[in-house]
Amino acid sequence: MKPSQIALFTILCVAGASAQVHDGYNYEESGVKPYTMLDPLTFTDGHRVHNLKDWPLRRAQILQLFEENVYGRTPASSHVRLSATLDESDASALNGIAIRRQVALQLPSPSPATAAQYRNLPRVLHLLIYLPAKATHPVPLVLGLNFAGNPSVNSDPGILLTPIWTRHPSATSDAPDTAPSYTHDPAPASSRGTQSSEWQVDEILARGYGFATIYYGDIEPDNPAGIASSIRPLFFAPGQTAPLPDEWGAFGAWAWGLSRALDYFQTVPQVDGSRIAVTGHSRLGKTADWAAAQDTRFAMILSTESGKAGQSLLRRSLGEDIRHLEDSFPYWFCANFKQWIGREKELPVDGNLLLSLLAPRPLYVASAEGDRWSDPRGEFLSAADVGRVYALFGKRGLETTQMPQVDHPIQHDVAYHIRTGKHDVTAFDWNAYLDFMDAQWKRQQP
Ligand code: GTR
Repeated sequence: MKPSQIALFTILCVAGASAQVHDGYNYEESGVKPYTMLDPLTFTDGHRVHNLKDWPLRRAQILQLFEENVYGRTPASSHVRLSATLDESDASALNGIAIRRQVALQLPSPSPATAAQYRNLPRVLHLLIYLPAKATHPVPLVLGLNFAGNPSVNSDPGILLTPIWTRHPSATSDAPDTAPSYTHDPAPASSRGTQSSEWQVDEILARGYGFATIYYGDIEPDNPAGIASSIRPLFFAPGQTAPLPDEWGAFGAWAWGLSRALDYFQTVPQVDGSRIAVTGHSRLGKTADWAAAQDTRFAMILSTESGKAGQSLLRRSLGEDIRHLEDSFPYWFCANFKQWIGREKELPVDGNLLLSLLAPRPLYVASAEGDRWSDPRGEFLSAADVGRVYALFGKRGLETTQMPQVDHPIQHDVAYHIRTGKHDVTAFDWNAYLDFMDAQWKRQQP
């Protein structure tokens, strides 16, 4: 492999293979220690949510508990609209089926003090957009962050080779106290289409939907020193040099990037800004969930194998735990999260409460049979439980406590499947998501 290919291979490994089964953890149902699920419909002081009128207060409480204990608060000063400039467009892309646009979302400048402390802060987010060429009405759109740079999502030679962060091939350590060796160079041409099966762009367009993506490293590189090249310092208060213990980690930053793209889509006449679905896989599934929890403008959530500290249940002692998350990825969370290491059952939130923040919007939770690290049964139990919150709105949850057979989706207003195979996003997942979108948004199959 050429050095550029090795670098790309390395980041793909970081993003994908890291979620395989790890030794020394429980993967047996019989090894799950007794636990009690939290109740989204009971306030922390024990009083109950009786009806829809009570829900906004409980929802606010759950959101605040996630901010304080898990993901951190997104500073109010970061609620800015980014100006957009068109870098490139093609009205006849992908053999004529799509309009392609590549837009630079301009980030605000840091204060002089922050610029002196962090010399490598990002300036733009590169947004890649495809719209169905034949659309006659504003189209609903699927938005998600990608792991490996915009050119990876499709082999379209028109996608700009914008710079991406890749781990230097010689880098051996990600330990927080050593500056990891990452390079920020144009994505190699060899990265084109390397994640196209994870994105199924042509299929999304064929069903009449738009598609948009940003490389997550544009917002914050996914490594312990990533804050030095993150959008987070752009919003430091005067005199601030680091996030406070209850302020956002990388998940908050990535979620913020999704909301800024959503701001932009609300100004694009060809896009139906009221029907933007947010999607993501694994750590970017957790990101999609957190983005939609905070930003209720996201009209649908399609989250693939988001696992622990996402849709799965931390309370279930199966697969990943908080110690692993904190040892490997402390920068994903607010600093307060580490106080819950080994205390999963005391944490005042969990996956089912995260899902409750998404109600009543159409929600798809997807698991994979081989993804034991994420605890698929935990993902199912969260999805099944949140039906009680959806019912407050007259919406249909999964309406079962039995996990469906592998490859047999249940699709109501909450949807769930567990498919054959490993931790990944596949054509099966996308077909199921697109069927769900068609059903929810009452679109005719072409
Ligand atoms: C793993 C991490 C998981 C999951 C995964 C991924 O290493 O432990 O929580 O997010 O990474 O993003 O693939």
